[in-house]
Amino acid sequence: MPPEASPFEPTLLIVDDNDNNRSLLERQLRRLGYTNLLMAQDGEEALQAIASHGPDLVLLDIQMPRMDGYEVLAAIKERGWLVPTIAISALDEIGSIVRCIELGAEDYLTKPFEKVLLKARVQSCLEKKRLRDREVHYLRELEAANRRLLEMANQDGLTGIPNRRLFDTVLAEALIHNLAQPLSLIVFDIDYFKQFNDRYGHLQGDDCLRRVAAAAVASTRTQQDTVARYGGEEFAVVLPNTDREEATVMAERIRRAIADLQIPHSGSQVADHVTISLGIATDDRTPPPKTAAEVVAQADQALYQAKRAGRNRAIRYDG
Ligand code: GH3
Ligand code: MG
Ligand code: MG
Repeated sequence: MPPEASPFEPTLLIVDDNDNNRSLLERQLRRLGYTNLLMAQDGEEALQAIASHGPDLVLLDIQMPRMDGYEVLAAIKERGWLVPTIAISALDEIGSIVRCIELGAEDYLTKPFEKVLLKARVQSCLEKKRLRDREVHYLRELEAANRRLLEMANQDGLTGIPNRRLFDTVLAEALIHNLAQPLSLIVFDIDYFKQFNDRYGHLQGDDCLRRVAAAAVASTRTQQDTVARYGGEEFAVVLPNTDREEATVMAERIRRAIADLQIPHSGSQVADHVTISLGIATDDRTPPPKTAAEVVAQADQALYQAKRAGRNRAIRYDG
C-alpha cells in the first residue's frame, strides 16, 4: 500500500506525457490553491510516484506513448490501490470515458479544461477520498478493538494463558482434527495450594500461579500444544498427535519444570517447595470416538488418583 498523505494538504499527481499540458494543469491547480503537486511524464513514473508518495488524487492523461492511461488504471486496480483517479481525454469521445470508468476511474475531464469543471471535480474527488479514508481509519480501529476484545475473552487475566473457554474450543477442535493421530490431555493441580495461600498470602499465591503457568508453557511444544488455566489452581494441556507414552513423558517434564522452580512451600506435606499432581488421558482414536467431556473426566479421574497416591506425581488413566 502506498503511504497515506495528509488529508489537510492533499497531494495531487499530474500524469501527462506532454510538457505543456502538465504545466498548464499545474498552473490551474495552483490557482485553485493546491500546492502539493507531483509530476509524472509516463505511466511507469506515475505508478512509481503513487507507490512512493501515496497521492490523494491522480489526474491521468489517457493518451500516452508506451504505457497509456488505461494500463495505468488497470495496474492501480491490480495492486489494490485505492487512490482516486480523474481520467483526462482529449478525444471527448464517449468510448474512452466509459472504458476509463470501467477500469476504475473516479471521474473524467476532457481537454481543454473548463476551469469551474476542473475545480468541481477535483474538489468532489478529494472530498470522497477524505470520507473513505476516515471510514477505513475507523474500520481499522474497530477491527483492532475487536481483536483485543476477543483476545481478552479467551485469555486468563492472571496468567495470560488461554482460559477455560478457549480450552473448550481447542480441545473440541483437536478431537475432530487429525483423526489418524492420537490425542492426549493432561490436567494438573497444585498440591496443597490452599496452605500456600494461607501461609504466604493471596498475592504470593497469584504470583505462584503465574510462574507455574509460564513453566508449563515453556515445557510444551509452542506450535502444537495448548496450556490453559482450567480453573483456580488447576491447568489443562491439550497435546495433539501425542500417544500415551509421549504424554507421560510430557507430564513428567512439566512436573519437573514446576518442581525446579523451587518455590518455597512450607505448608506442603510432600515437599518443601511447590509441586503439582497430574492426570493423563489419551484418545487413541479407536472407535467409538471419545467426547471432550469423556477425555476431561478421564484425565480428572487420573489426577484424583495421583492426589490419593501421595501427590507430586503423574498418573495415566487406563480404561
Ligand atoms: P490439593 O493438594 O488436594 O489440591 O489441595 P489444595 O489445597 O491445593 O486444594 P483446594 O482445592 O482445597 O484449594 C485450592 C486453593 O486454590 C483454594 C483457593 O483459594 C486457591 N485459589 C484458587 N484460585 C486462586 C487464585 O486465582 N489465586 C490464588 N492466590 N489462589 C487461588
Ligand atoms: Mg490443589
Ligand atoms: Mg484444586
